Amino acid sequence: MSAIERDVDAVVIGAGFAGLYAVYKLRELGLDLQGFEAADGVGGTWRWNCYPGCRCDVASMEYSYSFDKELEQEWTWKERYGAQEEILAYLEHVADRHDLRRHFRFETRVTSAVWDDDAERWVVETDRGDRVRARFLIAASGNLSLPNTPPFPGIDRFRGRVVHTGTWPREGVDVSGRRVGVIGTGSSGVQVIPMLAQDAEHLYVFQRTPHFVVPAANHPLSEEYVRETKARYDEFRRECWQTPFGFRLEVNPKSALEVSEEERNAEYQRRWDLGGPELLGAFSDIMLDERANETCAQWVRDKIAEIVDDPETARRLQPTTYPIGAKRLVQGTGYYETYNRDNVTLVDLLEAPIVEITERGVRTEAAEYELDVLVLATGYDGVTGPLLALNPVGRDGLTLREAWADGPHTYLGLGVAGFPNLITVTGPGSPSVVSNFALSIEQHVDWIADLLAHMREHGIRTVEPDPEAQEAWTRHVREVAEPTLFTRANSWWMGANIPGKPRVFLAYLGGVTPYKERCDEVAANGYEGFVLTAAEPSPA
Ligand code: N01
Repeated sequence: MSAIERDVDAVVIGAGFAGLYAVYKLRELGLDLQGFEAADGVGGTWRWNCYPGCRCDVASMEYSYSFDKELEQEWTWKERYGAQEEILAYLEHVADRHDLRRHFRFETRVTSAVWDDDAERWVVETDRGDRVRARFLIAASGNLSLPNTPPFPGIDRFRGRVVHTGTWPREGVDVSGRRVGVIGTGSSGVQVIPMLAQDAEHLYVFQRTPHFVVPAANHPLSEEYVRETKARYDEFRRECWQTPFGFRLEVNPKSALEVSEEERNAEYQRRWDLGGPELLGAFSDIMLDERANETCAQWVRDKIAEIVDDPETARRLQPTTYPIGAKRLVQGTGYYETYNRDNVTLVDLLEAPIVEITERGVRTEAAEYELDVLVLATGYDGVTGPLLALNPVGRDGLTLREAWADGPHTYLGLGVAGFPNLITVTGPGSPSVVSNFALSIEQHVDWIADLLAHMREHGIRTVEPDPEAQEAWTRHVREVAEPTLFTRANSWWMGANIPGKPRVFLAYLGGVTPYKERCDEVAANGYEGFVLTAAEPSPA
């Protein structure tokens, strides 16, 4: 296909949950659109992450679009938590149903975006030689779409195969009878490890910081549950909005410190059995009070010791250096039980760090582990990574990397001062990665569509945050996070997984409903805090 040279109203980057809905909504406004997507099809993270065991940790009937009421009724989720294949099939269905693919150019990565101040257009270029001029640049490029591959010395000379969970080969990786190593024990590692252990001759898990893992307790959804939920889907969605993070979680109003040990432990056990995120809702102060948090953390450590046969392995799996919940609570299926298998070895990198990757495998300070396949479950340069990789150039040559040298500065996670008409869907400083993405994406895209309609109606050419409003919001995001325990771990939420990345909490913790109310209030007050440039009055 020859390179595209076009003038459009908006370029949309990404064909995942956000990009698909953005194209749907903006097309409704009659805008001329050009989408770009690096993958060979729609689905975003749910296309790339096709590693065995990949599954969402937000319940499927909540982690889905609400904008299409017929789709809500027609689509039937099979399990409590959607498997990667099922979520991808859903997004492909949405793309077909609404004829969204035709707006995208696939296998095409946006390589540069430069604001032309005279023409008031973004000039967008791709790795296929496309050059598109657009009034608006809608970054729906995802929060977990730039894999983090740590620069392990010697990785290029390894004679076996190296795969990252975030770019897993579609045809799969045959590990049967092979020696496999996995580096990383976050959400991706915890899901892939039990699956690989079933087939590998031997599995070595290279763990740096242990994560707290709770049972996902995934199960097929009963016909009755699906029927009842569909019958009251609007109310069900409202219940999601009434929670802090946009997924249904019953938060016990009691403090963990006000109840007896017996009551506390019974509550933890009940929530452990329910599975999913429930444990963190056991008491109201788990993420606010260190002592309350410690009761929960210790309860889980005891659970690990109960499940894992070898006491040394259990000890190594017990997190002790940060509060439970300060790194994303990981949901697993048979995770701790996997360490009771004869063909699984836990390698503690805190005791003996990785020195290098050799031709044969991984060498730590203590030993060399010979491998045929090395799996990197080492996560992502989250939230800001994809935007900074593109590094748009705004007004007066200002680059995003310059503007965000000490961490992201945004207004509501939707816009950045100095970057007119750049709109970020679930950008830093919005609930994004601590919320139910499906819900937050719809809220953002609906708001963006209203903004663009307002601009058209009032002849407004450009929109960008007022620097003062942006700083006040950025301060507010940090002030809300600071007193909580969310900031007390070296997590990717804090940018701590990427060397040199500024250490700030990247998402807004104030709750999805207060956040939405703020966005709606800003709109109702004529987009207060944004600078809107109206068309020049025509000469008298
Ligand atoms: O990535 P992570 P992830 N040497 O950053 C280790 C979502 N998600 O892909 O903790 C050795 O959490 C690192 O160790 P440490 C979800 O939001 C959701 O697992 O930094 N080890 C850690 O163990 C999730 O939070 C789902 O010490 C190194 C691991 O790699 C987010 O994506 C499924 C290392 C990375 O863990 C990211 O999860 C999957 C090094 N140099 C993902 N560098 C579900 O919905 C990193 N590590 C269930």
